[in-house]
This record gives sequence, C-alpha cells and structure tokens, in this order.
Amino acid sequence: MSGVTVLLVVSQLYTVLGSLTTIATSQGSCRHGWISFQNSCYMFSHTVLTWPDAEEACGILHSTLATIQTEEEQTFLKAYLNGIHAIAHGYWIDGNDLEVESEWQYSSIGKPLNYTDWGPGEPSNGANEDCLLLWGPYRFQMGDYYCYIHRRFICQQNNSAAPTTNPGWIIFG
Ligand SMILES: [Ca+2]
Ligand SMILES: [Ca+2]
Repeated sequence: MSGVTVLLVVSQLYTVLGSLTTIATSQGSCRHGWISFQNSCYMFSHTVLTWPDAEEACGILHSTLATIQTEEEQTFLKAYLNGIHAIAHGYWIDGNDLEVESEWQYSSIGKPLNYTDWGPGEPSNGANEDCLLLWGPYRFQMGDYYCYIHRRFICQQNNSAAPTTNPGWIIFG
C-alpha cells in the first residue's frame, strides 16, 4: 500500500467515525456512566467529598453540581436514587445559603432556587447547615447540611445533543 493509499484509508476511517459520532450525538447520548434525562446528563458519584470539593470535581468534569430547577427533574432524580441507592446517606447538589442565611442560591448560575422539595423539618440550618443535599433518609427530598461533611454528589452537564432545528424550522410539541 502506498503512503497516499494509507492516508486515504485513514481519512475514510475518520469520516466513518465522524458519522458515527454524529449519529450518537443526535440520539442524545451521554458520556459513559452518565444518565440522560431531558436535555441533561447526570453523574452520580461513588466517592464522597465536601460540598466545595464536589463543586470543583464537577467543574473538572466540565459540568456543575446538579441544578434542580423543575419538579420533573427532581422526580426523575429521586426515582433514580431510590431505585439504585436506597441506603446512601445523601448526595450534594447545587445550592447553598452561604452568603445570606435562608437565601438559597444556585452557585452555578448565581440565582435564587426556583424549585425546592424540602424534606420534613428542612431546611433546619442547625449550627449553620448551608449546603444543599438530596437526603437518603427522606427518600431524596432536599435538606440543608454542613458543607464540610463528605458526601456523594451529582454532577450535571447540558447534553450537546439537545434537540435542534434546521434554519426556518420550529419545534412543535
Ligand atoms: Ca443555612
Ligand atoms: Ca438540615
């Protein structure tokens, strides 16, 4: 095989791989180990970190702590966690009241929470519980807890395969 032929074969191989990647992306796939829901991918950690370290870890993975903004999203996450981790203590998600007590904000977008699903008696604040957790004992409703405690966490990333339209077309339904 001549050098040019080898180059051609390699370039064709890349073309095929490129097509496969396009197909996978258009089907809304997430990276291996991440779970797809609506326009996002979620990663449920097996390791435990403090809330600030969990936030940083998600950033390293080009994502943020899960920013739960709708009842549908919370229902999905609760159902998933109740299905796979019935005994886990809790998972850090995006949200804290570190700046002003009782004013809960998403850290990733710097805005007040627009959806909450507090467990019984939460947020309790205790002696400054300022970070947001999905609580295992409350079947993964939300609670506040001490930011420096090591817990599992959920990262969220926009799915680049979010439905798109051709120019001039609109989404219906
Ligand atoms: Ca607090
Ligand atoms: Ca609490």
